[in-house]
Amino acid sequence: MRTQVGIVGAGPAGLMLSHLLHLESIESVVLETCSRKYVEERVRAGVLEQGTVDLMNDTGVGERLKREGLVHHGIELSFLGARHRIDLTELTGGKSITVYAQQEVVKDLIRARLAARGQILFDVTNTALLDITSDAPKIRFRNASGEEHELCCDFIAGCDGFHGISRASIPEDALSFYDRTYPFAWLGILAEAAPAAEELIYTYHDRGFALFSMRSPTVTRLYLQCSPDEDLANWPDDRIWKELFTRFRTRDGWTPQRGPILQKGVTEMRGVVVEPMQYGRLFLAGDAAHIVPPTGAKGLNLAVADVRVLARALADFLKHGRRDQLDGYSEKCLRRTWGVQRFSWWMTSMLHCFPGEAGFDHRRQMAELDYVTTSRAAMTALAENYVGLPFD
Ligand code: RFL
Ligand code: PHB
Repeated sequence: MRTQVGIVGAGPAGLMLSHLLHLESIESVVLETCSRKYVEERVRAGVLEQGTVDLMNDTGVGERLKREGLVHHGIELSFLGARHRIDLTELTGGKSITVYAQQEVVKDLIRARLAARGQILFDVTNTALLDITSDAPKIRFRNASGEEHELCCDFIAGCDGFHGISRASIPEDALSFYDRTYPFAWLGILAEAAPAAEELIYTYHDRGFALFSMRSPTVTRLYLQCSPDEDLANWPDDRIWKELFTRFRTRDGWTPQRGPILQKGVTEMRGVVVEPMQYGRLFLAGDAAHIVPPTGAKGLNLAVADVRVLARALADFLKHGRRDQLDGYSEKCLRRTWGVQRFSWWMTSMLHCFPGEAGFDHRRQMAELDYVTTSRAAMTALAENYVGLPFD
């Protein structure tokens, strides 16, 4: 088998890269360990930056997003029993975010690739990257029927997430690994209940952070700060609702709407960056190269930002023989990555309870929340990062 770009992983990064390359008339094959059903149902992110929405619209995969996506012009920060609105649109000169589930983005991209006769091989196993420092790298894999294949490529894109094999195929001494593990996690809940507010509510409470979000006019998404080794068995539905009502309680009496819990899971909170994002003819993109704690709602958007740069750089080389964009890929993406890492760290630090925190730190945190909800300059800094910093 032969293709121009072999893509490992059919998450948002791999699928969007394949789609963007197709628009540049560059061939690719996507290899994915999970089934199509599994990747189309995996519940993850929900917030799309303006730039991600624009890219989907501009490249012809935004039709359902336009119909079903919920456009939000603000978010709320809640602490000490009161809610404070940050008007994203007014503060950023017209930008917004859109709530549209990651698995819907994945479904739209898979459908577009298959409609254009793009190749996505699901259920592959034993993926291995070979000769990545040569001009003819290969991906060895076993297909769904158990047959061994070798995919010969000009380039390999490692879009296989944080636990994939691409990053692990690079010699350890060729990478620098930067890691910040936070001493808490998120318990994520999907509930069949109409969202009780129109905008997301990020809440600081002495018992821990809570986030109110949504997926559709009938499904609410909620998160509770919990301990990193939390056992889900300790969280029966009644305890979850009791804790949510306590943390969200404000003086105006707002509470989320209760409904059957459809799904729950624990998400670790970690920031990781590897440098550089390239080794030989292997380019890392998305979670394979970096993860951020979800408080800034950035992981999916950063993955899309990487492949937007990578698709252009690969096209410039494969179509015009120019390599300066490929050579600059890692530096360009790392600049955005660290900006996003900083913002996600700041949101996380401001809104969570740190175990063993001193009284000084707690009061400083309250002062930070007070400042960010009263100073226009501080609100603008939050808003411009939340909707997504401009490209280039
Ligand atoms: P993905 O989505 O993990 O996709 C990688 C794919 O590679 C496959 N794979 C392999 N395939 C072939 N061979 C191998 N050896 C393979 N190993 C793995 C995997 O099966 C998978 O299909 O990575 P990608 O494309 O880089 O996308 C990154 C995003 O998924 C991630 O950053 C976001 O979900 C993070 N995130 C959020 N991001 C946002 O932008 N906004 C949010 O609101 C947001 N909320 C979240 C989140 C992540 C969460 N969790 C569960 C981690 C909320 C949560 C709870
Ligand atoms: C979500 O809706 O899943 C979501 C929203 C905002 C975040 C993280 C996750 O910061």
